[in-house]
Formats: sequence, C-alpha cells, structure tokens
Amino acid sequence: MPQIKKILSVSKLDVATTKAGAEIHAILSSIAQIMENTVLERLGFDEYWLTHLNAHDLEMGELGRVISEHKERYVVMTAAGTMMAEIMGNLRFSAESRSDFPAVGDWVGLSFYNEDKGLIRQILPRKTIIERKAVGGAAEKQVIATNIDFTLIVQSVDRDFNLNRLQRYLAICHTAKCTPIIVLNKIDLISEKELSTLINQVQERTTDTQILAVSNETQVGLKFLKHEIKPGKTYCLLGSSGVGKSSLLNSLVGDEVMKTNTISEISKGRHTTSHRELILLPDGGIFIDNPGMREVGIADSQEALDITFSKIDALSQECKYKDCQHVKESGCAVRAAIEASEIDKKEFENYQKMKRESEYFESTVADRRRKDKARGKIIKQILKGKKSEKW
Ligand SMILES: Nc1nc2c(ncn2[C@@H]2O[C@H](COP(=O)(O)OP(=O)(O)OP(=O)(O)O)[C@@H](O)[C@H]2O)c(=O)[nH]1
Ligand SMILES: [Mg+2]
Ligand SMILES: [Zn+2]
Repeated sequence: MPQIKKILSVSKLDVATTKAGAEIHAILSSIAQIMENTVLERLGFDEYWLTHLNAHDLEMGELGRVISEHKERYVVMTAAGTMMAEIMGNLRFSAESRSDFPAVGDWVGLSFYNEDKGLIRQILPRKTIIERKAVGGAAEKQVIATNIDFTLIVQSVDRDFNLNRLQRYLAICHTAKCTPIIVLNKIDLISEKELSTLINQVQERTTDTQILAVSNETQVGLKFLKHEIKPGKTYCLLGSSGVGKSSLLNSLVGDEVMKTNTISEISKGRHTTSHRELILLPDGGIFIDNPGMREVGIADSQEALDITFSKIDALSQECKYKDCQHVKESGCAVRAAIEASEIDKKEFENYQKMKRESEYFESTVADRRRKDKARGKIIKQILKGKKSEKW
C-alpha cells in the first residue's frame, strides 16, 4: 500500500502530459482503494460504520482501529500499516473521564506524522462498550473493550466453574448489548457425565445463551466454536486468569499468537496476558484477548439484570404487589417458586446481591455528580469574587 501511494505520487508528474500516464494513475488509484478497503474490512469496517461516518459527516483523516494500549500510547492498525499513535491535545483536554480516551476496539481518525507514527484526532462513536465497575471503591466504570459483537465468556470446568460469576459476566454483556456465548473449557479434565451435569446447571440459570464445551488439549468442540466465528465480527474473550482464553485464541489461529502459562504460575497470582490485544484470525474473525479478571464489579442497569435473571423477572410480574421486594410480602410469586424449587435459592441471592451493587453504584454516581456540581458552583463564585476585586 505505501509503495503504491509512492508510485502514485511520482506518476502524477506524467499525468498532466500523457494519456497513458493518466490511465496508469487511474488503475493504480483503484488498486490502492481496493487494497485499502480490504484491510479496513478485515478490521471489521462494514456498512454500519460507513453509514455512521456519512450520517455524522465525520472528517476522520485516515481511519484505523486500536489494537492495543500502552500507557496512553496506542497501537493502531490502518490500511497503510500498523503504527504507534498518541492522542491530540484537544481530545485530552475535553476528556471528562477515562472512558473518553481511546480503548482497544475503537475506530479512530488519525493524522500521520510519518510511516509508523500517528496522532489520534477523534474516536468514532462506539457501537458497543464492554465495561465493569472500576476496581476499588470509586464510582467509576472501566472500559474493557469497544465495538464488540460477541463476547466469549470462558470458564474452565475444573476449579474455576462458578454459576454466580457466570451471571456477573452475562450482566456485563447484556448491559453492553453484546451477544454472549458461554465457553466451558478444559473438558478433558472431567468425565462426560460430570460435563452434562454442569451444562444442565448452566442451562438452568441462562435460558437463551449458547453454551459450547471445548478442550484445547484434545481439540474437542473447537470445530463448533470455529463454526460460530463470522468474518468481520469482533469477539471479546472474558474470564478469570488461567481458564485458557489465550490458549483458545492460539487454537483458533493455529499458531502461538498469545503467550500462555502453566497453572502453577497463575496460582502465584501472575496473569499471563498482561494487556488486551486485538488479533485477526486467518478465517476473518476479529478477537480481543484480555488479562484475567479478579473482580467483576457490577455497574449495570436494572434492565440488564432483568435480562440476565429473566426467570425471576418474569415471576416478579406475578407478585401481588408491584414493588414487591420478594422478602416477606404475601402473594410473592418469586418466593413461592423458590419454595417449590423452581428457582435455585442461590440464584435468587445472587440476583439480590447484584441488584444491591447496581443500586449502590447508581447512588454513588448521583452523589458524585451532585458534589461536582456544588464544587463547580463554589469555584464559579470564587472566580466571580476575584473578578470584582480587580475593579
Ligand atoms: N487440561 C487443559 N489445560 C488447558 C486447556 N486450555 C488451556 N489449558 C492450560 O491452562 C493454562 C492457562 O492457559 P492460558 O491460555 O494462559 O489462560 P488465560 O485465560 O489466557 O490466562 P490469563 O492470560 O492469565 O488471563 C495453560 O497451562 C494451558 O496449557 C484445556 O483445554 N485443557
Ligand atoms: Mg491469557
Ligand atoms: Zn415478590
């Protein structure tokens, strides 16, 4: 691509003077355009983004996709190659929170410094954002990845298997409106009977989500996973450390694109994947590998929890009181279902815990906004006072 662009710029000399020169220039231009489109399509650029660009009349400069981040420096893949990029000052100054900075998966508009260095001018409005509550007490969200179509929630069937945690990941995906697929990995470590028990348990809790059982060790089930991967769509791998996310990606690529580690190293608290990265699969899928998560904090909307806990949500419509908390109220359909063992008590407890977390998050965010507003007012008054002192 850069070579064609070089030829194009040189050949311009002849364009004005010869007809043949003009024809060659036109042919080379269309080859360059086709190659540029191919690269962008491989990165997931499709009708949706084209319509979006036109609708917002965005002057993007060169288009690229963020494939990894290193302390406010970004690796961006463009039709002209992969380059390091930094953000422009105005983007930094207008940012109100971390989520206004580029994230892995973002489409960005760039200016080129030179062949391998760029300046990010703007971020294209995101189609989807996968985020969790930031680790620690702050009422802030942390962006995991953007513009994701499908999330692969990976759990290993040995010690990592945990239904409550699985529902946390599901809530995150439902908030982002990304389609989740549950991947139960390392099935070589358990018997078929044990596996079918686990699958039944997952199905009990997740009515509509697709479940795939695989092993990187024996490669069982991988062809079904490969079958699910659609060219041009972006997939995000989520799950605890050591469940085999990077191994899975290596199996799909058919090469060791991501480093993996032994479980004994991981038990010492060392995550193998230290930063998220976007990888292109040979068959056309786009994957984002993530470091394992220790905390899956909920900052989700009530709507996402209702989708995740659809059975409880449906039952609560039948409770006698509209605002039933499903504690001691008479005519509570949820409690009746728990007593009749139609709903697992643990699932209900998980639902309540996540609901409390979500409400707490929302109230702390509202509280912070109020304080910020009050602080803004005080600053304004001080500035006003200073101004009047001048006169
Ligand atoms: N028995 C078995 N082991 C597996 C399987 N898949 C992965 N492993 C092993 O599990 C360990 C962890 O795998 P990784 O792919 O590094 O896990 P990860 O989820 O990427 O971990 P982080 O990068 O730390 O988040 C490695 O030793 C893998 O060889 C599997 O299907 N069966
Ligand atoms: Mg990894
Ligand atoms: Zn109730």
